[in-house]
Amino acid sequence: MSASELPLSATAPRRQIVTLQAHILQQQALHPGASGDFSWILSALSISAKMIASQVRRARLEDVLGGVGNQNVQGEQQQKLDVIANDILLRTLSGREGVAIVASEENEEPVILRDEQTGDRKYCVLFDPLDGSSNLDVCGAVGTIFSILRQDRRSAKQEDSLLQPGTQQVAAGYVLYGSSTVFTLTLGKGVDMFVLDPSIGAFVRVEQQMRIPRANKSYSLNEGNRLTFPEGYQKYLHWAQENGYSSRYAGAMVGDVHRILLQGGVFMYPPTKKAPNGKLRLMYEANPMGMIVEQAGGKALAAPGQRLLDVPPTDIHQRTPVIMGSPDEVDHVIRHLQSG
Ligand code: P6P
Repeated sequence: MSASELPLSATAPRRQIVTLQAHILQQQALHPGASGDFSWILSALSISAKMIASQVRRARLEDVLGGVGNQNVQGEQQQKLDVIANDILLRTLSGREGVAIVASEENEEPVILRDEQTGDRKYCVLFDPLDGSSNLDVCGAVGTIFSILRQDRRSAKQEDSLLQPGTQQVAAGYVLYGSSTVFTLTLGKGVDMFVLDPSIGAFVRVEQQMRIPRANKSYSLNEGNRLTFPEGYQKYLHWAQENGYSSRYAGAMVGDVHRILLQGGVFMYPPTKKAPNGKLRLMYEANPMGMIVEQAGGKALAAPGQRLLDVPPTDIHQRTPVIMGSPDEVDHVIRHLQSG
């Protein structure tokens, strides 16, 4: 009788089946005094991900592709699904007791869900509801990125509570709507990955305490902007191409960083002529993705010597250059930036 024919009990223990919901409750149990507010917020993000995944996968069938005909606060063409995804997240999070403030790429101003009189609202949730949405029309990678901060009650204005550096994030993660729907989460003690099993409607854990590969000869950036990159980036690209590096770019940060988290490499969005401070938003793109990468053993910088998570925010929509990925690969980029 081969091992595969043996009853489960007689073979090496198979991977436990742990859903995202079970993982959330396991983590809550580690904090006996926890009210459950934080768990309910994560649960809202999980249900939002399932609802958005369903919309994304049916977009062409239900004719909800394309733009709505106006620009968002970022000056970018707003896609119909940007609005739908944003609405789903606002409606699920607004029903959670622990959420005081929500900030979205799609909303110019934060949404204050509770005022001072309604008790101890503890958390701020920031998100990009559908990162890379311009990929939707061509069935490319799109994702949701989220960041959770504790409300800083010392702030004179509630919305100032959002302006905390990335090191203050209590949780961060992303959902990738790709060939499968992947939910990747860090609560500050490592990175866990879950895949949606549509047959049961649950996210099932597939990776625990992920570690990003130390190195991989692969870089990810939009080379169409090469001539407007600062010289150090151009020197890096020349070195990388002389040393057999491959180039991979999905046009959606979630897709590119997910690949690098699994296979290694480096993702960059340098300053360009059109975006002198970089294109990516610090609070709900760079910081959450940077926390995930750091928690997996990688590096996330805005510039040489400037850790992303230490960048002091002054505006919830501010932009930043981004260099993140395998530690050795980030070091190669920084070495060329420092060589001037
Ligand atoms: P470009 C998507 O619009 C996004 O915000 C990121 O997800 C992505 O990495 C970047 O912009 C792509 O920008 O200028 O290369 O199209």
